[in-house]
Amino acid sequence: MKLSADELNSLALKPETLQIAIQKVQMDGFVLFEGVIPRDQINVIRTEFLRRLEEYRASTSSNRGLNRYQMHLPFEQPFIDPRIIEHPLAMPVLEAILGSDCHCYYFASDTALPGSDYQNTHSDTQLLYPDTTLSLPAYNIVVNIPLIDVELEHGPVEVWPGGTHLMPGNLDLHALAPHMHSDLVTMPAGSILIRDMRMWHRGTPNLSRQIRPHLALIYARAWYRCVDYGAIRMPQSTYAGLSDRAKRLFRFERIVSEPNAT
Ligand SMILES: O=C(O)CCC(=O)C(=O)O
Repeated sequence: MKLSADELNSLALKPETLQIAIQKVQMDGFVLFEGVIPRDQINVIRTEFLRRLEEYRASTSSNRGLNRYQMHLPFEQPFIDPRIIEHPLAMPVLEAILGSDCHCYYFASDTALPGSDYQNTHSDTQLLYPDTTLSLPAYNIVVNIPLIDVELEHGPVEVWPGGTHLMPGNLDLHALAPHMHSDLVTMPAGSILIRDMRMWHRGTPNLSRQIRPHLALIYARAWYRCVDYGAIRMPQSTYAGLSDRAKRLFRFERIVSEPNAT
């Protein structure tokens, strides 16, 4: 969705835009707000991100398929700016879907390097009741923020809208996906992609010479706990400096005396 100049300047969605955004996540499995985070802010984040990624790549091999990296982010600036962790245009959508007591438990990134390949089509989460044909409301939402302009050659994420987030667990995703409609999500740097974590998707080949990073945050209903990743760790002083809403969002994470303390 392209937001109006008014909405971008005031950082507030019109009530009718909010309703459409909520319903797009509920019906399509995702909504995209194009280019809402200022470029100068994204440039600062990208520079620091690429420095961290280089260190990370020196210590580990591709962990999400060929030339593709998942990397957790340190809970520090420039990554923890309010316009990343609690963006005023994204929060009303997240809160309407997940509840105002939702929380954030995942603070990371997905990067397609030049030469990355197709991933298998997948959903990022287990269904709560895979043995039934129940379609439940969303309980996990991923927010992706691209740090470059993502065009077709940069390996955009491919998504299967139109209800794959509501499908029961007894379907053969790999057999079905090639016969279903999918979209390649091209988007300007600083866009916000809000997607139901169950929606089918995959990474596609990055044919360019540019590294394509997406920040990836996951927000969940208050009762949901994920055991797959450790808690996000943050020093007491960092936590103390967060807004009241950010404190609430990260309330289940881990406060440590020093970033590297156990
Ligand atoms: O970054 C992408 O394009 C998709 C990554 C992804 O879906 C994954 O690694 O699970």
